[in-house]
Formats: sequence, C-alpha cells, structure tokens
Amino acid sequence: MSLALLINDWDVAAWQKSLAQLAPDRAFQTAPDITCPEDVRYALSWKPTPGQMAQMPNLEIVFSLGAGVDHIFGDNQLPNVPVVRVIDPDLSVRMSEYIVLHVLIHHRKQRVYDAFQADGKWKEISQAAASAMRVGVMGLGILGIDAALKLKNLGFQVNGWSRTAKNLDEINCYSDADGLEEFLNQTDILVCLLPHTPATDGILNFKLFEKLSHDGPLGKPVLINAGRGGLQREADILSALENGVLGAATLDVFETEPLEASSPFWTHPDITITPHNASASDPDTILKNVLRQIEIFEAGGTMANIVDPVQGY
Ligand code: NDP
Ligand code: OXD
Repeated sequence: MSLALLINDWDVAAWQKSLAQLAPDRAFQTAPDITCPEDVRYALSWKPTPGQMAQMPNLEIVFSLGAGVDHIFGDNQLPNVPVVRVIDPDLSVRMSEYIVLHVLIHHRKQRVYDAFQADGKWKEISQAAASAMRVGVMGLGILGIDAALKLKNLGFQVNGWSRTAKNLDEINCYSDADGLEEFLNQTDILVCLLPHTPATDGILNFKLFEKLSHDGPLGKPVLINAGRGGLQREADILSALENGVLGAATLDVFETEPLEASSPFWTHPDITITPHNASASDPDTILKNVLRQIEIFEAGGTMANIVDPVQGY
C-alpha cells in the first residue's frame, strides 16, 4: 500500500525528494504516474486533478499539503474519506510575517517613499501612530489569530471577524453577518485570512469595500488578501481603487493563478502583488507533520485537524 503525491503548481521534485528521505520505507507514487491506483491509501495533495482520487478504491485519507482545503473540496468526485489539513507553527509564522510586513508597508507609506527614491527626492511625510490605525482581520482561525496578536503587539488597534463568536483578550471580536458591518465601519486596513467556501465566495466586493472606514489615518481604506482569490471580485477592486473607495491593495491570491499576463493588476500603481507565497508550504516541515498524522492513524489514534466537510474549512 502506498502514498500518492498529487501536486499541481508546485515543484513536485522537491516533495518527492523530501518524502523519499523522510519515509524511506514507504512506497509512493507521483501524479500523473499513478500506475497502481488500487495501492494508494493516503493522498498527499495540493490542487489535485479533479477525478483523480475517485480512481483510488482503497483511499483512506486525503491530506492537504497546506492549510486550505478548497482545492480538495473543489473536486466533485471526491471520495467520502476524511480530509486532513495542516496546522503548523511554520505556516503561522510565515503568514504573520507577510501580514505584518504588508500592514507596515501601508502604515509607514513605504510605496510613497519608494516613489520619492525613484525621483531622487529627500522628503518626509506625516506618519500616524500605530495606535491610531485600526486593522480588521477577517478570519480569526489559526492564521488570523496569530497575525492579529502580532499586530496588536506592534501597537495597532486590532478587530477581528469570524463565523462563530470569539472571546479574545486583546482583540475586539465580531461574528457572523450581524457583526460584519460594525467590524467594517471601524477598519482602516482590512486583512483577509478567510477560507474560500460557498459562504465566503466573492465576499471582498465593492459593497463590502464601501462599508470600510473612510476617515482613518490613510484617508482611504486598504485591502490585504492572503486568503484565497475566490474571496475577491477583482473587477470590484479595480473600480473601488478608481473611485477612491479603496486606497490600495496587497494581493497574494487571485481568481485565476498564475495571474494572467494581461491583468491590469501587474502595473496598477496602488496594487502590490505576490505570487501566492504569503505562507509557503516547506516540503520537509509539512511532510513531517503529515507523516506524524499517518503514524497516529495507523496506531489506532485520533488524527488532528480533520476538516468538517459541511463547513468546507
Ligand atoms: P482556519 O480554519 O483556522 O480559520 C478560518 C477562519 O475563517 C475562522 O475564524 C472561521 O470562523 C472563519 N470563517 C470561515 N468561514 C466564515 C464565514 N462564512 N464567515 C465568517 N468567518 C468565517 O483557517 P486558517 O487560519 O488555518 O487559514 C485560513 C485560510 O488562509 C486558508 O483557508 C487558506 O485559504 C489561506 N491560506 C493562504 C496561504 C497563502 O500562502 N496565501 C497559506 C495558508 C493558508 P470560525 O472561527 O468561527 O470557524
Ligand atoms: C495553503 C496555501 O493553503 O499555501 O496552505 O495557500
């Protein structure tokens, strides 16, 4: 019985090398060369090709090689087996680095200084205190809470929004549709770390941007989305920037990835783009995590981080 590496859009060779080193006694097959699908017990997946897992009659568990699982639930022939996602401090630290970096880029007006430098201009502009800036984090899960607490430690006012109610010492928490408007009304920098599910699809749209605070230290609100591209309506981001409903956006994820060469985002002066690497999955770290879970399962224990298929995250 073997493992299968079902990976698209990542460097498969790095995962093969790492898996061979970490689990030399375990046979594995790599898509698209799954020659014995009946041998596959565990699918280790990142954006697996839809329908592939349905060909594996002895499949017992699907592991996501990241925190998100939308790339797995998007397969409408997904076998009815547990889906397990990764929760690992490495992913949280990397994501918080990204969020803190980009909040600070906007807060400290770094793009303005980049332009000054390009013009050879020595000029200082006014700078608000972090305590005057309200950062709103959509998604108070493993990644959202870590980022929110780190921002709080830097002195920002931090609010958060999630599906179910939360009570966190340092963060003002809002939940569900009822709490959304109040949360948005007091957000100067919106950080999105939601999963992409039917309930969150397209949530980052023009109507939502209009509800953000427009009297904060930056004048216009800023969007940072490192959740998923399916959360955002890209045409709405462009028109919100054109109409002054948004002041700037940092985007790590896109409706279509890789971002098309023709996208106006590439050259937009108020948009910062990164290639879905806010929190990259390191093969050694993630595979150690997954192999530990397999050992627990094989010893008859209870695996952690099994995803609720009803909520889809
Ligand atoms: P979690 O499942 O731990 O947290 C998800 C959060 O979103 C929870 O607070 C949850 O609410 C909230 N949420 C879910 N649905 C809704 C909804 N309909 N309305 C309001 N809130 C909702 O996920 P993680 O924090 O581990 O990861 C979040 C996402 O980050 C991943 O799903 C993935 O898409 C993305 N990601 C992106 C990466 C990148 O490199 N760009 C890397 C890693 C992850 P509640 O707490 O009530 O359940
Ligand atoms: C993830 C990601 O979900 O890298 O882990 O996007």
